[in-house]
Amino acid sequence: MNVTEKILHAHLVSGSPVAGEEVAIRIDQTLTQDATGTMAYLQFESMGLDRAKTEVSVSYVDHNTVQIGFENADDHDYLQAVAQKYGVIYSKPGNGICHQLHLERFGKPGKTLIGSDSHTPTGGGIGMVAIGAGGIDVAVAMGGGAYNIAWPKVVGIRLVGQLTPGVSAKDVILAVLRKFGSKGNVGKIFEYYGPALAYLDVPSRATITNMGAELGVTTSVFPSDEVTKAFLEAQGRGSDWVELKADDETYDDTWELDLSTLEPLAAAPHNPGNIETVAQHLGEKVHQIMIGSCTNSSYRDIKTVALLLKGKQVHPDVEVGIACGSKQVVRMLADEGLLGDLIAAGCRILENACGFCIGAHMSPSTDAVCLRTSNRNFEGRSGTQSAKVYLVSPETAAASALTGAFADARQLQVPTVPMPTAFTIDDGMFLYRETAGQGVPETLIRRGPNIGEVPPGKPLAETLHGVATIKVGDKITTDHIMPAGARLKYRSNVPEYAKYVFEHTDKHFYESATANRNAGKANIIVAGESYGQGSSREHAALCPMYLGVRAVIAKSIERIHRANLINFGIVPFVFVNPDDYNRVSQGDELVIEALQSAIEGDGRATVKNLSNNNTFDVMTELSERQKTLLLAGGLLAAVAQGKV
Ligand code: MIC
Ligand code: SF4
Repeated sequence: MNVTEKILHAHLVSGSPVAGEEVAIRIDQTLTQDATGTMAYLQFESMGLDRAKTEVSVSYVDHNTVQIGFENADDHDYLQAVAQKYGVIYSKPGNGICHQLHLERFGKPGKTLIGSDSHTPTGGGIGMVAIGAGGIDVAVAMGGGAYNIAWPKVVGIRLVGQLTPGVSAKDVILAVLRKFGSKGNVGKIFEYYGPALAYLDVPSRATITNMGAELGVTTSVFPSDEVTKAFLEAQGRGSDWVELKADDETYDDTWELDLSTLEPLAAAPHNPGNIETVAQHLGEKVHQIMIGSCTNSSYRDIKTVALLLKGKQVHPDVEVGIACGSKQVVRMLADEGLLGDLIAAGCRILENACGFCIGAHMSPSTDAVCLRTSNRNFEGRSGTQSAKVYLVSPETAAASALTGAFADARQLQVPTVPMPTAFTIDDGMFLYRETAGQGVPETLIRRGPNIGEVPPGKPLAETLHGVATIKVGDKITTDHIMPAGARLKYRSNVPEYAKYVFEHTDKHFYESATANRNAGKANIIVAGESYGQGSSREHAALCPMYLGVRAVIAKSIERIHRANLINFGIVPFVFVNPDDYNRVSQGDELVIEALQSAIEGDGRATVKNLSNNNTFDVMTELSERQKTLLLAGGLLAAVAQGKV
């Protein structure tokens, strides 16, 4: 077996290991972050369970740390209390970004992890099967329930050769994205192997698995070898290491990448799959450079930047922000005097949190060209609709900071940062680490006015009378559906957050959807390819459900978002004939007859377009479990009705 098969077989609860078939797997660890976590714990509470039953569950606070107004702070209070009550480890705001912290302190080779964040696959860098999921799926896993995935096709990515100085792991994943694109990889797991692995340390591997999320794959996995062992030993966790390698490197498909041929790359606006070379842009002026995020904020990455900027000044016309991934990274850089070097060079030092990556602060100016080391450059995600964000490596970012323009780091003396033999270990901002899982202290859970209820779903009607409330094109991301940034603080308040659904795509969506709902009509979303790309935020399903959306009809729908739609009782249809997309216009009256029967049966239904007298066919492939959820009106409704 390969590494992926070994881990999945060891965790298989039910289903047959046939590519595409739904299987249930046992989950050893879970993580949540605050922006999706409040809903996950509200859902966990509503399931009536007394404690988390996993080996390790951690609640991180890293997204909403700006605290303008009481909302974020209320969320933190709630998350802390609920963690203590249910035996979950709580990571205080300021401790760092969930994926970086989880890799440093909790991830274990051979284990399964699901997290309510799409970049949970970062854990694949130390040989885990780590998958991004909706908050409600994480709540179920915390309760000891299995997680359902389609048994994957495993694609082997063979890495050979060695990277040249100035080219790094970010360029590797950008090259993988150039080859495979950001759509069409649903249902696959990418497994890395080959002689080059000996030269890729764990933080570099984690950069690759982290941004593997942008391929749309289920996850990405590295073996657990001597490199993994050295990392865990340096984290004081040598006993967590187990060796995990493929018995036989047999994959459903393979691709070989020679790292010695790579040059600095960039994902151009507005999609991580839009790969160009830095050389194509050399000398073009840049206004803002942001270094950090869960992709590139490790000790290795930020130290490399500090060494490149040491004793120099960033260009006067460029703004440079640095956000380290964790308290460990900041402390080590501070102790080595490197933080001082960054400050002296003119960088703005930001909190170790998601911050700029999700547009929570440091939005660039109008039309600005930005270089960012993060993983997503969707339109408007930075908080500025007109900004042009390019995703690059820390080396490219640092070299460009010096010139104020796109620059090739290979022109500089790029230092090699060896992995330390001992990281500074300071778990002071993890609460309940010792007591988690050992007991359930009785605490009063604090719920401020920002913490709302999870609205219940309604069973599916036999006939759906609806309206194509919105028609969108290809690659509509969850950032389009449910904007974050300035609106992020409403994550725990569904009625308020729902006002911003499709805010930048169609500013009348909320009004039209509410009017349709009040008139007893269902809202239907019509979309092109790859609908729901990007994040795991279940609010992109939950808030539309609240507004009365009952179906999406798209050319294709991305994995996590599709699962979220089903969890909230929204039918994820695809066009049988994609050309029928052209036969629906926004505002058309649509009727789906015998919908309930279609869901119970083979998932095929006919849509009558009353506005132009056309009919067209749609379909959805569902497992028995998914049928039950949709018929009941979503997972919580199915639990309430005793159906699951
Ligand atoms: C993201 O990078 O888009 C986020 C913000 O981390 C999301 C989670 C969220 O929307 O809260 C993700 O990746 O799942
Ligand atoms: Fe946070 Fe950005 Fe990573 Fe999402 S991608 S977890 S917002 S740092």
